Amino acid sequence: MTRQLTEQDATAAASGSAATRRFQEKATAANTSEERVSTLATEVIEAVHDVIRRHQVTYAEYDALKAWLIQVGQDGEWPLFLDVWIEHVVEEVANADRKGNKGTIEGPYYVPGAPRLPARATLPMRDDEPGTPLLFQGQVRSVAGQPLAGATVEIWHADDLGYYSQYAPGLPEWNLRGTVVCDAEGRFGIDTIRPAPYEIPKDGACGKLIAAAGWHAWRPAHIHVKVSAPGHQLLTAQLYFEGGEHVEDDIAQAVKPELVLRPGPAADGRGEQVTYDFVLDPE
Ligand code: MBD
Ligand code: FE
Repeated sequence: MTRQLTEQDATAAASGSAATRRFQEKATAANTSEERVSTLATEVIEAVHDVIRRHQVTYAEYDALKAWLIQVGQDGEWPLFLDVWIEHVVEEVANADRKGNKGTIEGPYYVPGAPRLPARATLPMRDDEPGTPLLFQGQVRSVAGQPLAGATVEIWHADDLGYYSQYAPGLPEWNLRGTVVCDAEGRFGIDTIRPAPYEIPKDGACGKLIAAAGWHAWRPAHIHVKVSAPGHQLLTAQLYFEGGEHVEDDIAQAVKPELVLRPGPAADGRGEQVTYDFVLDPE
């Protein structure tokens, strides 16, 4: 008999191809003019030419690059590669003018349509879900300070071993994922567990680059959110934990000081709790 797979049997190629399939389900249409496409593509290509000249890149290195790019696609790791090394600058440009909450990158593991939960809820989790209990509570408001009734907080995060449901085997479909509908005062309170830091898979193309360059592969522990309310801009963010490993050297460069939580002991004596309010910009 073959052994039941567990989350620790996750492979780069399996999580990569799941992320690729998920991304392909998303409608994408940039409406970019021919002139702008030409400008952007020309400048990216010329930036590569410039690196080759400045560093006297050899044919062996060019072939290694070609083989690596092919492997990124074969492993389905384009979402992972782009979201780890590129997305933070796109987010910086997109959200530079926000007056409300700082956002940060979405990353490759968001799944739309997580179960809807009431304002005071427990995230879907296993009966014996490992990890420190965490009550994450707060309020969603406008930049004018108005509580936003009916706001929703979509939340997703890794478990105590650093794996995401739907991207590692053996986890319930919606484990540690939910869509919390806030109350009439825009408040929410979510019982979950503290996630572990996330390590980029070592057995795929991205891991190969990290090893070849002598980098580390870690993101700090984080909770992803998408916060929305009628008439307001969607906020995509992540929350980190003060003093957590790799908060200061996130490989994805997605930490901002405004997004760091400072949990204290839980009022009920079980684990930790933290209050964090979201402020949404008008549309
Ligand atoms: C993650 O969990 C993540 O949030 C990002 C941005 C990249 C890789 C894994
Ligand atoms: Fe993540």
